Amino acid sequence: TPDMGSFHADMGSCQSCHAKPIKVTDSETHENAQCKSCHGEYAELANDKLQFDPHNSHLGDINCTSCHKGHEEPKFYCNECHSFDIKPMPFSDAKKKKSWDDGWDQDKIQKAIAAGPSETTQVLVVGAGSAGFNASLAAKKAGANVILVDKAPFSGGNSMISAGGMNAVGTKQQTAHGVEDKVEWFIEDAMKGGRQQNDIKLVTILAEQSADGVQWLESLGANLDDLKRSGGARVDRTHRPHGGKSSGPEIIDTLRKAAKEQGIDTRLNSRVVKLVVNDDHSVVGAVVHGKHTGYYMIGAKSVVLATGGYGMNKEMIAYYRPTMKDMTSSNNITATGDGVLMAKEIGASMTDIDWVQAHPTVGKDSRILISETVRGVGAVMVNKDGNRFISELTTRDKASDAILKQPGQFAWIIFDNQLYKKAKMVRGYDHLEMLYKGDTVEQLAKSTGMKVADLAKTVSDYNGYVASGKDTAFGRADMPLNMTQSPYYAVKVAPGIHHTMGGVAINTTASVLDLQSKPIDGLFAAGEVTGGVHGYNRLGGNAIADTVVFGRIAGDNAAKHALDK
Ligand code: MEZ
Repeated sequence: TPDMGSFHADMGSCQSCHAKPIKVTDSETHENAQCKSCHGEYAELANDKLQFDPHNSHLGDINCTSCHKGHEEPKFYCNECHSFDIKPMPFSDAKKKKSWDDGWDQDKIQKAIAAGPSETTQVLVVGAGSAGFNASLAAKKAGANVILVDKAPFSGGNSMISAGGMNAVGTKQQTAHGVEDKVEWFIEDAMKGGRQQNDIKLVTILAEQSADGVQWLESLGANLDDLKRSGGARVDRTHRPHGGKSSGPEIIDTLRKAAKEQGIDTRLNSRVVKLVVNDDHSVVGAVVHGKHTGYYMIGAKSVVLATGGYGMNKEMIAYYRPTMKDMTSSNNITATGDGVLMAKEIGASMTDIDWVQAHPTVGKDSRILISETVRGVGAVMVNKDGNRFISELTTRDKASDAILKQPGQFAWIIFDNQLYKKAKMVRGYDHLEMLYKGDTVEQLAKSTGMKVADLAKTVSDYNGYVASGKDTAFGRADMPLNMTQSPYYAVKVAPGIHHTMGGVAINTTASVLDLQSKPIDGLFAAGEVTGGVHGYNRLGGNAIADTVVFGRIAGDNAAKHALDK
């Protein structure tokens, strides 16, 4: 059986796909341009007869070769999280060839170091999620040249699949919605949510620079006009795209475009496998394992780690948080803790490394996050019998613990047609066939197996709390919607790994600290690879804020450090 590569070569020589002479870059830029020049842009492919459109996914405009591999079997990336039952992709029956294993070969790493840098840059940013893009753009703005690398065949990391939004205080959106908020409240909420274990200096910076972070994203073209409340926040401060779109795709699409416009050298399929240090312990670059170029060293005056957390690294979870080792994870497959491992190897200090957050509402037996937005917009959470058991807007640690104490260790998120119309993401869950439905509350109870009388009483009591503005049962502060409009819906949820709060220790300039808490010269970090910002439990909406605020700080300081050297 031919593979895609030989099929195209038979059609019109290797130059159907490759340049002459053949030189494939790790990002496969030329090859992907060739795909689009013959097959059209994703929008043109949108009328495919599949039950859904894989070319119009929330991963955005990613390389065709992410899934359609040239000389190997194709890889259907959607099914890393979903379980779409589609007809086989073209060339699925191709003979399996050895694919890029993106692994770490110590001999080759040492040879690359011995050979010395094959190229140099002022700032090398590792990881192209929100923190990495923000760091790259900030470093470029500060006058440095930048290389941004990511091991995946597409950029975006965990940020790409974030749904909820970005917390910020003192924005024009809050003013427009009449929301009174204060920097001190933001700090208090984050500290309380983090069980007072956060580094207050980092939290203060997060709060103080959050509004500027929203403005910066808007200046690059993002829409963050809607506001909602997240668990543990006393006011509405989670900024989201207008019209119910998920925040991750909006932010990552914006950052991708900005990086392209600003000429940032972004390399995909390029995994950093080792940080290189001098005798004086300063970081002088990194070894990259490229899909086509193999192992090579980039010399860099500054390196920024923006590699994300370790929520998809089963070994690390089993080691640091054994009680969660069998839990599902809402994370992107890229969240394998590379930055933590590499920083540890050169003597970086770790903060709260064993604190892992379970998000209370991951679709039961799936990897699909049922966003906190759904509860923020008004949904209610009940147990197997149809009874509420906690305020839906409590912090994630408390909500997850409470669910695990319910019979069957799961819960239902229930809502009505008003919410269905308001929160666009819910239509996505419907499309994924995750929703149970009933024309009446009684029917919903029957279709989900809840007790009819219990659910009816829950809904009637809750509607009473909405009318009086006081939840006398669980003290939920914000109840924007009652449940009165048919049809009624439910989605089954259980806790799943969502965020690793701990990571490399940083100071206020985003410099990585060594075991004596001194900055490691030339090494910076931002986002989920770091610890300290969120304490023992992160609030919804603070991860994107962290990636934007500390991504920019890391990029700016990395550039200054490089330009001063
Ligand atoms: O910040 C988050 O993790 C978040 C808001 C997630 C979500 O439930 O949408």
